[in-house]
Amino acid sequence: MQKTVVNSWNEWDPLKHVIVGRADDCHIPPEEPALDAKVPEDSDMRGQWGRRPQETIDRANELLDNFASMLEKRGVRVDRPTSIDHSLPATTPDFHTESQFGCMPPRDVLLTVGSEMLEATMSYRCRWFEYLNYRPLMQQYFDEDPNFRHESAPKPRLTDADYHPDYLSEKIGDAKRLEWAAKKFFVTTEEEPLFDAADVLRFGRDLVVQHGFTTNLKGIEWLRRHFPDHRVHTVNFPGDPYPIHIDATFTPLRPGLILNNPQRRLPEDQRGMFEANGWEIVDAAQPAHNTPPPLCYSSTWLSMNVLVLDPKTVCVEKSEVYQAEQMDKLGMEVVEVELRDAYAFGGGLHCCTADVYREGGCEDYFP
Ligand code: ABU
Repeated sequence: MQKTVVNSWNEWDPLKHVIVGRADDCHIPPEEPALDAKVPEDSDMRGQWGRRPQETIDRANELLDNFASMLEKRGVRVDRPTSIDHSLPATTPDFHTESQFGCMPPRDVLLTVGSEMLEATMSYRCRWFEYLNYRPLMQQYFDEDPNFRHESAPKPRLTDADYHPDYLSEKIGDAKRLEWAAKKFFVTTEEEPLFDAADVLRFGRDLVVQHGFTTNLKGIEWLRRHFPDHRVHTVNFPGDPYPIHIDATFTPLRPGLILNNPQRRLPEDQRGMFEANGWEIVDAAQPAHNTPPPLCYSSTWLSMNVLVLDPKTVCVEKSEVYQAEQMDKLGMEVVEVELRDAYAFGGGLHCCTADVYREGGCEDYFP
């Protein structure tokens, strides 16, 4: 009998089916405009590229496999991507880059809204073909679920016109970056719609989308037109000098409660819908680490990149003791998951997953 396989409307309803990424064949891609803008100026990754060391791939895969097994033991169906050859160049009529990225953070690529899974445009050239890692799963869901909608946003051209040259300088400095972020002057231009799926948070009828390096205003407008039954809200976080992906910045835990990165607070004039509906926005605990692990693009705020299993249960990275303590105080049962050695492959517990099925339907939390 055919059944509903794909259904997920928010970030907290009971999770029953998820994709967990793999570290297979993950590469540090060569320099390119949008990627360079995100790599911190003091990072050990500047100027180097190529396949990641095999021992780090093996270790990350061990942790991702353990995470997948733990979820399965809790009754969650887990699917994994099929890695393409990321050493191959990405070439289109408009650009060429020598290698690709990987298939560790499915959250960046796939946006699940109800019965639909939407492949994001992406904004890095090295991630243009990343959706191919997930196509076997998309085909499987299409065969299993008669209501599954497999959608793909228009592939962008990603010519130089997509990027502000001001961001291509080696040394910009955090002061200038913060000034630009406050003015909403990001590395991506408004040449064409661009978005990463990880810039979108789902609150039932409402989608909250971060305007930053990886998602531009045209991308948000595209999402608004694509989801006409949703209200799409644009947010930005001026305290972030490297603003990509909303999920280490603003983390809904359950209806009425959101963690906000204290260095990247949601501006007062964007809090109206939450305040009017009695939602609490709480500063997240400090990360347990002062620096990210080696060869990592992300900030130490992956501490708050948690995966909510249901409104009372949350997966927190094992070493993030302050975040776990805060979750406990907020009344959540904490499931510790060791993942730090996989952070370098594209993110934390939320990043390395993509929802397929959560119980529940499309609620209006902001009537
Ligand atoms: N992919 C989430 C990364 C966000 C951050 O570096 O803080």
